[in-house]
Amino acid sequence: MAKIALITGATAGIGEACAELFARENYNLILTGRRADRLEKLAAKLNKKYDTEVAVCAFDVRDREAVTTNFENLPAKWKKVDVLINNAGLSQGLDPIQKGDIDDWDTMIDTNIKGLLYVSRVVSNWMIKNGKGHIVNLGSIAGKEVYPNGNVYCATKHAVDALSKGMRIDLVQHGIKVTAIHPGAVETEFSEVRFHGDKERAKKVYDGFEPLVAEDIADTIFFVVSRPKHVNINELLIMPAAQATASNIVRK
Ligand code: NDP
Ligand code: 8X3
Repeated sequence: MAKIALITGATAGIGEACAELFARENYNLILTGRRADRLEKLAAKLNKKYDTEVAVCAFDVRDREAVTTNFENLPAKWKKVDVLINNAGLSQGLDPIQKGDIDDWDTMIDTNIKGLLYVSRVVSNWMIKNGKGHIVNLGSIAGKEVYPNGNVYCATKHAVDALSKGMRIDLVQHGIKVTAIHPGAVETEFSEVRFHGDKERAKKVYDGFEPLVAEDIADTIFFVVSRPKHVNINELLIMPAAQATASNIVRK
Protein backbone atom coordinates (compact mmCIF):
# COMPACT_ATOMS: atom_id res chain seq x y z
CA MET A 1 0.00 0.00 0.00
CA ALA A 2 1.30 3.45 -0.89
CA LYS A 3 2.44 5.62 1.99
CA ILE A 4 0.62 8.88 2.74
CA ALA A 5 2.19 12.31 3.22
CA LEU A 6 0.19 15.27 4.52
CA ILE A 7 1.78 18.55 3.42
CA THR A 8 0.57 21.90 4.73
CA GLY A 9 1.20 24.96 2.56
CA ALA A 10 1.38 22.97 -0.68
CA THR A 11 0.21 25.82 -2.94
CA ALA A 12 3.70 27.31 -3.38
CA GLY A 13 7.41 27.05 -2.67
CA ILE A 14 8.75 24.29 -0.44
CA GLY A 15 5.37 22.62 0.12
CA GLU A 16 4.65 22.42 -3.60
CA ALA A 17 8.14 20.99 -4.28
CA CYS A 18 7.57 18.38 -1.56
CA ALA A 19 4.25 17.43 -3.17
CA GLU A 20 5.96 16.89 -6.52
CA LEU A 21 8.82 14.83 -5.06
CA PHE A 22 6.69 12.70 -2.74
CA ALA A 23 4.27 11.96 -5.61
CA ARG A 24 7.23 10.93 -7.76
CA GLU A 25 8.29 8.64 -4.92
CA ASN A 26 4.87 6.93 -4.96
CA TYR A 27 3.31 8.58 -1.94
CA ASN A 28 -0.38 9.43 -1.88
CA LEU A 29 -0.88 12.99 -0.72
CA ILE A 30 -3.10 15.17 1.41
CA LEU A 31 -2.38 18.74 0.32
CA THR A 32 -3.50 21.84 2.20
CA GLY A 33 -3.35 25.60 1.78
CA ARG A 34 -5.80 28.49 1.48
CA ARG A 35 -5.73 28.85 -2.32
CA ALA A 36 -8.14 26.12 -3.42
CA ASP A 37 -7.59 26.77 -7.16
CA ARG A 38 -3.86 26.10 -6.83
CA LEU A 39 -4.48 22.95 -4.80
CA GLU A 40 -6.90 21.61 -7.43
CA LYS A 41 -4.49 22.37 -10.28
CA LEU A 42 -1.58 20.73 -8.47
CA ALA A 43 -3.64 17.67 -7.57
CA ALA A 44 -4.76 17.23 -11.19
CA LYS A 45 -1.18 17.60 -12.45
CA LEU A 46 0.29 15.10 -9.97
CA ASN A 47 -2.52 12.65 -10.48
CA LYS A 48 -1.92 12.64 -14.21
CA LYS A 49 1.87 12.65 -14.09
CA TYR A 50 2.44 10.06 -11.36
CA ASP A 51 -0.89 8.29 -10.97
CA THR A 52 -0.81 9.27 -7.31
CA GLU A 53 -3.98 9.68 -5.24
CA VAL A 54 -4.39 13.21 -3.92
CA ALA A 55 -6.86 14.61 -1.38
CA VAL A 56 -7.05 18.39 -1.08
CA CYS A 57 -8.23 20.39 1.92
CA ALA A 58 -8.44 24.16 1.46
CA PHE A 59 -8.47 26.01 4.76
CA ASP A 60 -6.61 28.56 6.84
CA VAL A 61 -4.38 26.87 9.45
CA ARG A 62 -5.16 29.75 11.83
CA ASP A 63 -8.77 28.58 11.99
CA ARG A 64 -8.77 25.86 14.64
CA GLU A 65 -12.30 24.73 13.81
CA ALA A 66 -11.50 24.48 10.09
CA VAL A 67 -8.35 22.44 10.74
CA THR A 68 -10.19 19.91 12.89
CA THR A 69 -13.29 19.67 10.70
CA ASN A 70 -11.40 19.32 7.41
CA PHE A 71 -9.15 16.59 8.77
CA GLU A 72 -11.78 14.71 10.75
CA ASN A 73 -14.06 14.66 7.67
CA LEU A 74 -11.46 12.81 5.60
CA PRO A 75 -12.32 9.16 4.89
CA ALA A 76 -10.65 6.70 7.30
CA LYS A 77 -8.08 5.51 4.75
CA TRP A 78 -6.53 9.00 4.64
CA LYS A 79 -5.97 9.01 8.39
CA LYS A 80 -3.11 6.53 8.06
CA VAL A 81 -0.65 9.36 7.52
CA ASP A 82 3.00 8.24 7.46
CA VAL A 83 4.60 11.67 7.05
CA LEU A 84 3.31 15.07 8.19
CA ILE A 85 5.20 18.04 6.76
CA ASN A 86 4.29 21.08 8.85
CA ASN A 87 5.35 23.60 6.23
CA ALA A 88 2.64 26.30 6.08
CA GLY A 89 4.18 29.48 7.38
CA LEU A 90 5.16 33.00 6.56
CA SER A 91 6.91 36.17 7.51
CA GLN A 92 5.26 39.58 7.29
CA GLY A 93 7.23 42.79 7.65
CA LEU A 94 10.86 43.51 8.49
CA ASP A 95 10.77 46.38 10.95
CA PRO A 96 12.31 47.24 14.31
CA ILE A 97 10.21 46.12 17.25
CA GLN A 98 9.02 49.67 18.07
CA LYS A 99 7.61 50.08 14.55
CA GLY A 100 6.29 46.59 13.85
CA ASP A 101 2.77 46.15 12.51
CA ILE A 102 0.79 44.37 15.21
CA ASP A 103 -1.48 42.68 12.67
CA ASP A 104 1.62 41.23 11.01
CA TRP A 105 2.77 39.93 14.39
CA ASP A 106 -0.59 38.26 15.00
CA THR A 107 -0.55 36.68 11.54
CA MET A 108 2.93 35.20 12.04
CA ILE A 109 2.24 33.93 15.55
CA ASP A 110 -1.16 32.50 14.60
CA THR A 111 0.15 30.78 11.46
CA ASN A 112 3.65 29.63 12.35
CA ILE A 113 2.99 28.56 15.93
CA LYS A 114 -0.71 28.06 16.53
CA GLY A 115 -1.49 26.68 13.04
CA LEU A 116 1.32 24.14 13.35
CA LEU A 117 -0.03 23.13 16.76
CA TYR A 118 -3.63 22.72 15.55
CA VAL A 119 -2.51 20.46 12.69
CA SER A 120 -0.14 18.46 14.88
CA ARG A 121 -2.80 17.93 17.57
CA VAL A 122 -5.04 16.08 15.11
CA VAL A 123 -2.43 14.22 13.09
CA SER A 124 -0.26 13.08 16.03
CA ASN A 125 -3.31 11.25 17.40
CA TRP A 126 -3.80 9.47 14.08
CA MET A 127 -0.13 8.48 14.16
CA ILE A 128 -0.40 7.23 17.74
CA LYS A 129 -3.35 5.07 16.68
CA ASN A 130 -1.30 3.73 13.76
CA GLY A 131 1.75 3.15 16.00
CA LYS A 132 4.09 5.02 13.65
CA GLY A 133 4.68 8.26 11.81
CA HIS A 134 7.17 11.00 11.07
CA ILE A 135 6.54 14.69 11.67
CA VAL A 136 8.77 17.18 9.84
CA ASN A 137 8.53 20.77 11.04
CA LEU A 138 9.81 23.66 8.91
CA GLY A 139 11.86 25.80 11.24
CA SER A 140 14.44 28.21 9.85
CA ILE A 141 17.87 29.71 10.38
CA ALA A 142 15.60 32.33 12.00
CA GLY A 143 14.86 29.72 14.67
CA LYS A 144 18.55 29.40 15.45
CA GLU A 145 19.65 33.03 15.20
CA VAL A 146 18.02 36.45 15.44
CA TYR A 147 18.78 39.07 12.79
CA PRO A 148 18.04 42.82 12.70
CA ASN A 149 14.30 43.50 12.34
CA GLY A 150 13.56 39.76 12.30
CA ASN A 151 12.25 39.93 15.88
CA VAL A 152 8.76 38.33 15.76
CA TYR A 153 9.36 36.03 12.78
CA CYS A 154 12.53 34.78 14.50
CA ALA A 155 10.56 34.26 17.71
CA THR A 156 7.98 32.12 15.90
CA LYS A 157 10.71 29.95 14.39
CA HIS A 158 12.47 29.65 17.77
CA ALA A 159 9.09 28.40 18.99
CA VAL A 160 9.01 25.82 16.19
CA ASP A 161 12.48 24.70 17.31
CA ALA A 162 11.28 24.29 20.91
CA LEU A 163 8.04 22.59 19.86
CA SER A 164 9.96 20.13 17.70
CA LYS A 165 12.06 19.16 20.72
CA GLY A 166 8.96 18.88 22.91
CA MET A 167 7.06 16.82 20.34
CA ARG A 168 10.02 14.45 20.00
CA ILE A 169 10.04 13.80 23.75
CA ASP A 170 6.27 13.30 23.96
CA LEU A 171 5.93 11.14 20.85
CA VAL A 172 9.03 8.91 20.99
CA GLN A 173 7.20 6.35 23.13
CA HIS A 174 4.61 6.00 20.34
CA GLY A 175 7.17 5.21 17.64
CA ILE A 176 6.79 8.64 16.05
CA LYS A 177 9.85 10.46 14.73
CA VAL A 178 10.10 14.26 14.80
CA THR A 179 12.54 16.25 12.67
CA ALA A 180 13.05 19.99 12.38
CA ILE A 181 14.44 21.31 9.09
CA HIS A 182 16.05 24.74 9.36
CA PRO A 183 16.77 26.34 5.96
CA GLY A 184 18.62 29.55 5.21
CA ALA A 185 17.51 31.66 2.23
CA VAL A 186 15.28 29.75 -0.19
CA GLU A 187 13.90 31.64 -3.20
CA THR A 188 10.13 31.06 -3.12
CA GLU A 189 7.15 33.38 -2.63
CA PHE A 190 8.44 33.90 0.94
CA SER A 191 9.94 37.38 0.44
CA GLU A 192 7.04 38.57 -1.69
CA VAL A 193 4.74 37.65 1.19
CA ARG A 194 7.12 39.24 3.73
CA PHE A 195 7.05 42.52 1.78
CA HIS A 196 3.28 42.44 1.19
CA GLY A 197 3.49 41.77 -2.55
CA ASP A 198 6.41 44.10 -3.37
CA LYS A 199 8.08 41.94 -6.05
CA GLU A 200 10.98 44.36 -6.66
CA ARG A 201 12.01 44.39 -3.02
CA ALA A 202 11.53 40.63 -2.77
CA LYS A 203 13.79 40.00 -5.76
CA LYS A 204 16.59 42.08 -4.22
CA VAL A 205 16.81 39.64 -1.29
CA TYR A 206 18.31 37.04 -3.65
CA ASP A 207 20.43 39.38 -5.80
CA GLY A 208 24.14 38.64 -6.13
CA PHE A 209 24.26 35.12 -4.67
CA GLU A 210 22.77 31.73 -5.37
CA PRO A 211 20.00 30.99 -2.89
CA LEU A 212 18.56 27.57 -2.18
CA VAL A 213 15.55 26.52 -4.25
CA ALA A 214 12.45 24.77 -2.95
CA GLU A 215 13.56 21.48 -4.53
CA ASP A 216 16.73 21.51 -2.35
CA ILE A 217 14.55 21.46 0.75
CA ALA A 218 12.16 18.84 -0.66
CA ASP A 219 15.18 16.58 -1.41
CA THR A 220 16.42 17.05 2.14
CA ILE A 221 13.03 16.27 3.65
CA PHE A 222 12.71 13.15 1.52
CA PHE A 223 16.21 12.07 2.60
CA VAL A 224 15.25 12.54 6.25
CA VAL A 225 12.03 10.53 6.05
CA SER A 226 13.59 7.72 4.04
CA ARG A 227 16.25 6.77 6.62
CA PRO A 228 16.03 3.26 8.10
CA LYS A 229 13.43 2.66 10.83
CA HIS A 230 15.99 2.86 13.67
CA VAL A 231 17.44 6.22 12.51
CA ASN A 232 16.07 9.69 13.18
CA ILE A 233 17.62 12.98 12.13
CA ASN A 234 16.48 15.26 14.93
CA GLU A 235 17.29 18.48 13.14
CA LEU A 236 19.08 19.71 10.07
CA LEU A 237 20.35 23.20 9.24
CA ILE A 238 20.71 23.74 5.48
CA MET A 239 22.13 26.94 3.98
CA PRO A 240 23.09 28.29 0.58
CA ALA A 241 26.86 27.86 0.17
CA ALA A 242 27.15 31.67 -0.01
CA GLN A 243 25.35 32.22 3.32
CA ALA A 244 27.34 31.69 6.52
CA THR A 245 24.83 33.04 9.05
CA ALA A 246 21.36 34.58 8.91
CA SER A 247 22.81 37.96 7.92
CA ASN A 248 26.25 37.06 6.52
CA ILE A 249 25.77 36.50 2.79
CA VAL A 250 28.59 36.82 0.28
CA ARG A 251 27.23 38.77 -2.70
CA LYS A 252 29.27 39.11 -5.88
P1 NDP B 1 5.85 30.35 0.24
O1 NDP B 1 5.29 31.68 0.53
O2 NDP B 1 6.34 30.08 -1.14
O3 NDP B 1 4.81 29.22 0.67
C1 NDP B 1 4.14 29.28 1.90
C2 NDP B 1 3.00 28.28 1.95
O4 NDP B 1 2.36 28.41 3.23
C3 NDP B 1 1.95 28.53 0.89
O5 NDP B 1 1.54 27.31 0.33
C4 NDP B 1 0.80 29.17 1.66
O6 NDP B 1 -0.44 28.78 1.09
C5 NDP B 1 0.95 28.49 3.05
N1 NDP B 1 0.31 29.29 4.09
C6 NDP B 1 0.70 30.53 4.54
N2 NDP B 1 -0.20 30.97 5.43
C7 NDP B 1 -1.16 30.01 5.55
C8 NDP B 1 -2.36 29.90 6.30
N3 NDP B 1 -2.75 30.87 7.15
N4 NDP B 1 -3.12 28.80 6.16
C9 NDP B 1 -2.74 27.81 5.31
N5 NDP B 1 -1.61 27.84 4.58
C10 NDP B 1 -0.84 28.94 4.69
O7 NDP B 1 7.05 30.16 1.30
P2 NDP B 1 8.11 28.97 1.53
O8 NDP B 1 7.79 27.80 0.70
O9 NDP B 1 9.44 29.56 1.45
O10 NDP B 1 7.83 28.66 3.08
C11 NDP B 1 7.47 27.40 3.58
C12 NDP B 1 7.95 27.28 5.01
O11 NDP B 1 9.37 27.32 5.04
C13 NDP B 1 7.48 28.40 5.94
O12 NDP B 1 7.16 27.83 7.19
C14 NDP B 1 8.71 29.31 6.06
O13 NDP B 1 8.71 30.03 7.25
C15 NDP B 1 9.81 28.26 6.00
N6 NDP B 1 11.12 28.77 5.61
C16 NDP B 1 11.29 29.45 4.42
C17 NDP B 1 12.54 29.92 4.06
C18 NDP B 1 12.78 30.73 2.84
O14 NDP B 1 13.83 31.41 2.77
N7 NDP B 1 11.89 30.71 1.85
C19 NDP B 1 13.72 29.64 4.91
C20 NDP B 1 13.41 28.95 6.13
C21 NDP B 1 12.16 28.51 6.43
P3 NDP B 1 -1.71 29.75 0.86
O15 NDP B 1 -1.18 31.14 0.71
O16 NDP B 1 -2.37 29.21 -0.36
O17 NDP B 1 -2.52 29.56 2.09
C1 8X3 C 1 13.40 32.35 6.16
C2 8X3 C 1 14.83 32.70 6.08
O1 8X3 C 1 16.64 34.34 6.87
O2 8X3 C 1 14.58 35.28 5.94
O3 8X3 C 1 13.07 31.70 7.34
O4 8X3 C 1 14.58 34.28 8.11
S1 8X3 C 1 15.15 34.21 6.80
